[in-house]
Amino acid sequence: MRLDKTQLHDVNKKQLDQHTADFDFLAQNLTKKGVNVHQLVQKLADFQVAIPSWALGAGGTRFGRFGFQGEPSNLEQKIDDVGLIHSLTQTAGAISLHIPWDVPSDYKAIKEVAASHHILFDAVNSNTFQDQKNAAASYKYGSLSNTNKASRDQAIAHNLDVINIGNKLGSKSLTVWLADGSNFPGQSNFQTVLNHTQDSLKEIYKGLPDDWKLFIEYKPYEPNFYSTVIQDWGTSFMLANECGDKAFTLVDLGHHLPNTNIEQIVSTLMLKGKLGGFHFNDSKYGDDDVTVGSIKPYALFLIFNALVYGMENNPQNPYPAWMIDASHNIKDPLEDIIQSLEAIQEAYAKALLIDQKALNDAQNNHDVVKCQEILQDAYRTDIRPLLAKARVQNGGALNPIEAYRALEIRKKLIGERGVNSVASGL
Ligand SMILES: [Mn+2]
Repeated sequence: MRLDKTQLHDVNKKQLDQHTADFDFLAQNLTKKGVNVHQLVQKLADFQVAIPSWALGAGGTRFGRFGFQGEPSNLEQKIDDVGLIHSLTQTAGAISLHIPWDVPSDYKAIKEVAASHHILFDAVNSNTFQDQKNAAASYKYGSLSNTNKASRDQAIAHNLDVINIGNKLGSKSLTVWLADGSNFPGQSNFQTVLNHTQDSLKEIYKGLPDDWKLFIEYKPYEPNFYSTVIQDWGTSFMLANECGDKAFTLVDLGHHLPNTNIEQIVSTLMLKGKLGGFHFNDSKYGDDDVTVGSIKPYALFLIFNALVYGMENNPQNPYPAWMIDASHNIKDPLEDIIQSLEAIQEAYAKALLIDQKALNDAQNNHDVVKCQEILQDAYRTDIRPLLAKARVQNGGALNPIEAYRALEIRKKLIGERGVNSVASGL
């Protein structure tokens, strides 16, 4: 389904007076502080985050899965859902596909659907964490790191296939996340599996088109619980350097042990020009994949401070590929993504408010109190009218969640797809 622009306009109209009052008040205050409000709103309007195809249906846990009615059951419907989110938020201008779950049967048709929603194809993701039907070799004991050459070769060939599929759609990057690791001490030789991983990644890298990037994701544990082959940013950074200039580290917020200083990791990678991709989610304990900003919004703000600094001061680092990497057990997946997008934009806007010159002066004067005041002054500013302004400017909703509900989008999706429609690949 597609959003009725007239209906959206009617929903917005009811909130417009209040929004205008809120925006004018905030804009006046920020202008007094020397902020260029117009430029700030434009930066927010330009900021786009890719939605992964697997986040559009209800996810599950290892205990089970509770489906959500009206889920997209094919690739076209998944793109339609991203289109709906994009219409409301004007922030979700790309989709990230997962292969083999999302192999298009008709490339031309799929590209047309995406273009009609103004959706681009972002990084493509390979899958070597589960065995596919009739696969010749198994990934039970690893894929790119497996001591069995047949498994490694199959995993390399799969990644090359994924590049080929992405290339036909206009993607420009491949994300590799490995579930490889060991569950018990002594199960594998750390040096052997790392060497295999490095050699396999180099083979994949050879098949990368010139204008593509390879993103290497890391994760400290799960699904293996004793060790993972690419356990941390340092390992990913090392592998990326071994591969070459087109290989980068990908930071996923949930892929860290509790209390890791992620903003420092971001700063180091951007200084070295190696932060390629970024996955948003939030967590309390591990890789919980819950709604962005729902648990640690201040940590997200500090991370965005490092990202904004890097984007403004590190021309050696490419513009990062942003993606939401979350899963929804009980919320409407589309509402959850809308909430995540809002949280991302909020953290970004607040980070943009930080007076970098004043912060730099305070740092050089060792005025620790002032440093904290500057950060928290930005964080405590209610910038939501700026987000609303950026959305409406691009034709979106003043309040996307309210509009989603007022327009009864889920009800309409259930009407079109049925109550038992299940997202493919989950
Ligand atoms: Mn991820």
